[in-house]
Amino acid sequence: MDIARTPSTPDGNPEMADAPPTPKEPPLIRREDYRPFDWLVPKTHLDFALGLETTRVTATLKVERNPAGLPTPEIRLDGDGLTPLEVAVDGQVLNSWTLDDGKLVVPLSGEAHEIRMVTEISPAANSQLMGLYASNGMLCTQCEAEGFRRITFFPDRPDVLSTYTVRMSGDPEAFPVLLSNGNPVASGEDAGGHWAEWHDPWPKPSYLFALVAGDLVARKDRFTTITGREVDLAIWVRAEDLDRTGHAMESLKHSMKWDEEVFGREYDLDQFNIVAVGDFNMGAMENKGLNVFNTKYVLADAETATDGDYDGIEGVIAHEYFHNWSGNRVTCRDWFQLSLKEGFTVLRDQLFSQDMRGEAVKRIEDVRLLRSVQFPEDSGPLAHPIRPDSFREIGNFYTSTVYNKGAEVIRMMRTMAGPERFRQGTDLYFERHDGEAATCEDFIRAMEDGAGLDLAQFRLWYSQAGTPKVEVSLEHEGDTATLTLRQTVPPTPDQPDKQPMPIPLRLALFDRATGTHRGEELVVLDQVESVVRYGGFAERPVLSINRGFSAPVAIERSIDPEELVFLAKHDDDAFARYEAMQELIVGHLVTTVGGGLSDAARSEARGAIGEALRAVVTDDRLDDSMRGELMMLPAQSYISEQFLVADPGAIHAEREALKAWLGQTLEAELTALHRRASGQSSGMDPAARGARKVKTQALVFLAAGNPQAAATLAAAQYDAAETMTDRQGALMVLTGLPGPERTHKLIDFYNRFQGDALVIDKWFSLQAGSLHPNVIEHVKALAGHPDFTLKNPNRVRSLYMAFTGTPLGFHAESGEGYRMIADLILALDPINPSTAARFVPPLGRWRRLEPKRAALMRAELERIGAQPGLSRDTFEQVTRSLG
Ligand code: B3K
Ligand code: ZN
Repeated sequence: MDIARTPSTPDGNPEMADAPPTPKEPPLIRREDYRPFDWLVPKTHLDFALGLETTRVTATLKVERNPAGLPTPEIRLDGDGLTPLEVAVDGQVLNSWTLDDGKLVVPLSGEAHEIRMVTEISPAANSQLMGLYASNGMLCTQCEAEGFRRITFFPDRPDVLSTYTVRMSGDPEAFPVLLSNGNPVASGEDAGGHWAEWHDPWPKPSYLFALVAGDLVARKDRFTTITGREVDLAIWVRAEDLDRTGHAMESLKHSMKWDEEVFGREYDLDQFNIVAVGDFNMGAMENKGLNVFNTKYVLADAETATDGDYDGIEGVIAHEYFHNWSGNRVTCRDWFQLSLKEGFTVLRDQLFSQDMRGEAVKRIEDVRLLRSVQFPEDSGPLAHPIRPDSFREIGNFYTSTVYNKGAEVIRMMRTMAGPERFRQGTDLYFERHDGEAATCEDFIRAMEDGAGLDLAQFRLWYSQAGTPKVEVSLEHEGDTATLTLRQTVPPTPDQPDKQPMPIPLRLALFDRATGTHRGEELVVLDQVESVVRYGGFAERPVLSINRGFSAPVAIERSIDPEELVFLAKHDDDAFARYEAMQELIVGHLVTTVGGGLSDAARSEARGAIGEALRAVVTDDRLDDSMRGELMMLPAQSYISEQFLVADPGAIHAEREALKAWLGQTLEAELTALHRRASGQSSGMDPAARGARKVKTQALVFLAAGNPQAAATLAAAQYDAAETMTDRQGALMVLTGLPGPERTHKLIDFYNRFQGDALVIDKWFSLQAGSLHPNVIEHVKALAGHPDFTLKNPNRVRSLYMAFTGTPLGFHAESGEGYRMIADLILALDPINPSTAARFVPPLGRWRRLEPKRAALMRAELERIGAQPGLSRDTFEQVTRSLG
């Protein structure tokens, strides 16, 4: 069956099909159509009369003609759901304005004017969480990408930079704290209650505007910058959360210092404020001087947050802080340039975390994320270049491709230039474009001029989508080793033909006898095929390639498992060691799922994996943190990627069978490891953290091998837990197992943490993401739990995003899992479209699934697509996914 085609009418005319009416297509916006705005807005004054139900906004804009624009007789200001109560130009109330598709059109004849507009909005009714909205009795904003137009009429595009002064007034009981961007300038009392005025001296685009008003308390601290300026730091939370802000504050101070030392970037305001909000669509937002964060990326103590949560906080605090330069001081000309700030800032936060926590493990974590999220995106219907060419809703392009592949692309420049020359490139970029709205091309040029790279061909990484494949073969004859590298960049939507790209590969050839190599080298493969010869190898060497994951590509090679075992034991590049383990296991699983192994061959392959894992578990030279990485089985999604058409049930079954076999074969070693690690302290030092990691890893294998014995061990780990890492790890294993311990501990966990939203999120996601055969029933029941609500994005994600990763639930053969996610999308779309649209990509995998599941998945996409009145977000994702 050709599942790639939609049924059409006999004459192929879609008009004749008996199809539901197509929703009005939102317009396609193209990168090549960019042109500057006709007006400049040097000054913006905003006055907010705050109220949860109604907030009145008076915006006063000084505008003047943009010499780079057209001499139009009007100004067109973006608006979304707004009606002006009053419009005045140069002090005169004006009635000749019009509304055109939400935009306010005001006739303007002169060179410079002042426009004053009054609007009223209802924060309490704002369930989209874009613009000004209410969360837990406080008011806060989210404007990126196009939320500012839900507050007032404005040229809501990143290339219009303005200096903001903000005055807000409100009830001092409800809103004792009043914050905005920049520095506070004045405050006082008036008839409306109390008021505060803030001024941000740095011109910024509207997406960086922020306002917060609420009953908050702060952890305060200070930072002295490299030139001796004092900065007041504050992290604002609800009173009961104050003692969980210490780690966030430490992370902030480390980030500020690191950015001075590593990138030469100093902070530029007297204050830096962070506010934690419980209802938030993403992780955090880098508004100038007033970052707004999801509570998940602020609050932590050992009892309620895992080691992974601590790392997440450190990384996101750093990321948002680093945006102050890569994003705010130099912003984006248009949203197609999003990777200019996001890819670069992700690289900066990755390098920071490497320096804080160790390079090897952080690199492995980043690659794991890239492979499990970005690679599938790049091989599916939503594939796009890191600098997209078109969109209907920009919210759909905050993707792993723009962020994580974007970071890899800039990392490759750093690899080719070396850290010193790379720094010269970034210095030049910041110097040249400070105060500007720049493009990816500007960044590339600064790298060429500052770092001395020739990036002519490298620009293809910005314009071509798809993960390149590099076929690698190594021949040995006489004393010469011949390395052949061949690249292909797969076709992606709208890009059937691709050109070869420069792919920097760090490699080393190991001498088997000594277990060493002669030195690493960097080979840049910039043609379709390239052959390199190495002399002086009497014996066939072992090739270690793409060390440190120097290029975001898929390496394809047929390699003897015995050579992979060698690399897993001997490679001096930690990433390559991890990679050898992954390659060994993925290679085996791909063959077994394909049914291509005899019993004898299967046990031989398992034997090799068992040996390598035994070496990892027992190698005294490894620290536990690295051991934990090497012990991790490749993710189901990454294994699925290896197949053109995957059978999730079969992959899951083989992966579990291998896990069980390893759990049984290495039971003694794994039990000893668990025992040894259980003796470690519960501190935050690397040794204690490493011990916690391997403890749960050991439990995962043991649970597959001997569920009953492991349930007892997991229950004991749960009971003895002094940290959330241990407790969650044990509960995660138990939720996948049948038996009374599962129920007991789930009840205990809920009772222990009832009312703590972030921990209850874990309780939802552990059950929804579990390997339990009844996971669908569990998710249905949880959706009816009194603590579940579609209004809170964290809660929605904790239940349903976790579920989309379950082979037995989401991919149930009946199609019920797909139906549940489609039902969720339909229910959530009218409430919060940007969160709803995030659930479409898991349903977009249909072309890569076996025919039965593919048909079921596709039918669900069609059902969503047929719904009238879909949001732009969901409409675009569904249409592209059906392709
Ligand atoms: N820049 C924001 C993301 C905004 C997403 C809007 N849909 C957070 C970040 O990447 O730092
Ligand atoms: Zn960012």
